[in-house]
Amino acid sequence: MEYFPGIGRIPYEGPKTKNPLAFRHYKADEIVEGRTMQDWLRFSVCYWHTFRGTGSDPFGAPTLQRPWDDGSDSIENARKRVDVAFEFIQKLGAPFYCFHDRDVAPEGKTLAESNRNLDAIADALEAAQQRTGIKLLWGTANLFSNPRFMHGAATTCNADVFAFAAAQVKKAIEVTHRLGGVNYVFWGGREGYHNLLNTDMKRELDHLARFMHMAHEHAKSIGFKGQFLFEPKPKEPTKHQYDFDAAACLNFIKRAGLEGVVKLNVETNHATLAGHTMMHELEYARIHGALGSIDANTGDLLLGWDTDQFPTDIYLTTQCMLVIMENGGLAPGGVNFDAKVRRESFDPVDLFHAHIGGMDAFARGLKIAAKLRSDGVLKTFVKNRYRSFDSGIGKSIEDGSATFESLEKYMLDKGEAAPNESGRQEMLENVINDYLV
Ligand code: XUL
Ligand code: CO
Repeated sequence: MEYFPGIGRIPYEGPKTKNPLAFRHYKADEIVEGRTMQDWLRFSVCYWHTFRGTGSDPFGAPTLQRPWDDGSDSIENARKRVDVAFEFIQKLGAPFYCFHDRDVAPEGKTLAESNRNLDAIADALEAAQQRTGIKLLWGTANLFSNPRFMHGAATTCNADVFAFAAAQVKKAIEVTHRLGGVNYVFWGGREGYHNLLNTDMKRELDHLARFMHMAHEHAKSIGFKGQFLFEPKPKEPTKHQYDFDAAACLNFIKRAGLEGVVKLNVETNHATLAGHTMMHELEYARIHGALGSIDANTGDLLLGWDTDQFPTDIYLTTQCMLVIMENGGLAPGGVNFDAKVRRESFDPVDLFHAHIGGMDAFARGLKIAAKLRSDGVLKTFVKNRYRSFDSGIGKSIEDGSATFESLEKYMLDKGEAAPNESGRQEMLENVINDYLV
């Protein structure tokens, strides 16, 4: 059975093509800075938006036409979705996918039934992976949709709910391991609070730390070698999420003694909700050795929520790729499209247009970033800007030999600081524009 009839494998046709179902820039085997595009970008399709999205919003019913889906929670329907997903991902030519446990298999009436459902669908996923060569970038557990998680999962006030969440994550890690997943993601869907008047913040944070340690212990015990990733998001669904931004996550990881165990999965729309740019969040993670993977999407700066749109802005993807290349790539992480088509884009073919656009935007970002790097444009400028720290008094500050006394003596002798130089922001912005076109 073919679910996307009339659409074949998406070809690379170059920038001049008029074919909307072709890549203009993403050519999987093209070498950029010594590595194929496929290896730099490691694209992943997400199961939840792409194969479970309905187009419903708080004001309206589902709009997306998915002729293969009977809308039921049956195992049969779930199995059919696996075939749909792998046909789509294969035609698109993305090497990876990722999922939440409850995206792929229906939740049962008991935990045991949910686990059985998940095992049944894992059989189908495993067979589809073998058939197509598509791999699992990461698995995760949905600890936010079911009403039992209303107060949170690892940060709930209800110990039974904590236990349920632990059992669910145990199973999700096992299934991720079975399917050869190379990462496991923790996004704290309701790990936060709406009001401090009813919240014991210290206890909640301590419980979250215990939870992650137990997950790590379990992963070790079953031989799961995938990278653990924490995904920052400041708000939504709770008013304040504990995994607010990269800095808050890294502080949590440090306080919990999980350094080296957990890296970050950085998402654009979450960065902007936190009042940061994506580049800021990526760079903050990178300099701490914690840039693990990204959820590639974009928000709408006129809206204050997580719109999860496909990334098409080349300025954005260039900034992302500058940091990712400086990081030496993302592997074992990748570029996962945590993005959804608008509810007005209801045809199945819109899923192709959306992903092709995102992949091309990142391929362009990659090529532009590579050129900026090989020409040394920003690096040379930035290095020169800090040159006063390369020798003399600056060097003594950086190597730890300076003291307040030595700096006071230096400045008393000198009388006034050396004059400042221009930051040349506008010139650099112009230079970037030269590379974009
Ligand atoms: C929610 C979000 C999640 C995580 C995985 O905003 O980004 O889909 O990526 O749980
Ligand atoms: Co995400």
